[in-house]
Amino acid sequence: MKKKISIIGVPMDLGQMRRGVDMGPSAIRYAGVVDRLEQLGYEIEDLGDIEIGKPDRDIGETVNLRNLKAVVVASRKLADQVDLVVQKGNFPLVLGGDHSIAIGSLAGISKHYKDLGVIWYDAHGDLNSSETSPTGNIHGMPLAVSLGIGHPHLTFIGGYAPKIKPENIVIIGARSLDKGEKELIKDKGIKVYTMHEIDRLGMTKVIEETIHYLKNKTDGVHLSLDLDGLDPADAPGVGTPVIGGVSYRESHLAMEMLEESKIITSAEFVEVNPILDERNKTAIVAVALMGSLFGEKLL
Ligand code: HAR
Ligand code: MN
Ligand code: MN
Ligand code: MN
Repeated sequence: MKKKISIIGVPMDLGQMRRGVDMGPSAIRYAGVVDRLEQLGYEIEDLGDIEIGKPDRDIGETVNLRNLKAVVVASRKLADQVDLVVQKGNFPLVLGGDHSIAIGSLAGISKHYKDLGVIWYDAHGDLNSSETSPTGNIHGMPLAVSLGIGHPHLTFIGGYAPKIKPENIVIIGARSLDKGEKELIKDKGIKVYTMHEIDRLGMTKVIEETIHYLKNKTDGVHLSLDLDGLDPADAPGVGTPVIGGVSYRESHLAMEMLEESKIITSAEFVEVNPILDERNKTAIVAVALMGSLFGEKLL
């Protein structure tokens, strides 16, 4: 029997400065995610959207952590929802919203696993803290937060830290890393396939190695897919596009190989911004990738 999928929308735009990414979950639903997955034989439960508060008015102690309070409140709600989904044995599929939502996703998921693996498919490392961030945008911080690095209001969401171990992470698609992020990657020995390795090895090898790297040491793997990991030609509707990214075809192949490996136990698709998009293309790409991740075949 196929697993039930629970969809949670997170219309979060407080982790960065461009409006519109709060409409990501609507755009992805409009692109047909529920029908697409139902056609693959899954039972889909759409839990609707998490409620997101207002931007923080008082920055005070939260310098270089824009909207810290509102992000913390939303992350707690998301963590609770995701926790319930995993408890009842369903597959959590989280739709963003900016990437700060991964803080809540991982807080809800990781307490069910002793060694949760994470595949971070992204142009960015999202490994900043308030000390290293050039922007103060929390969407540039969720992977660091999940490692227990950052403001305790973020790292202790769910009541414990860290959520994941550095050796259980694989970053794929990186091409825009800040100085502090590069230092952290070296310091913690985090596995990263930058665009350089993807060019040299090809996506097939990158995903084969990723599966091999994670398979025996993890008891579940969360896929956190930032649409800006893809090239802006294929996914233009994102707030922080970086040229020279992974193609749609390579990404589709990656999803198919992950599906065949059966290692993925939860997923999120983030940073879809329909205001910056071309006729909902990025949401359509996101849904096509979800199709591949859940076993769609051409024949
Ligand atoms: N590294 C930069 C920062 O911290 C840019 C982060 C851009 N973020 C995302 N997440 N879209 O991947 O602000
Ligand atoms: Mn990201
Ligand atoms: Mn990114
Ligand atoms: Mn294919």
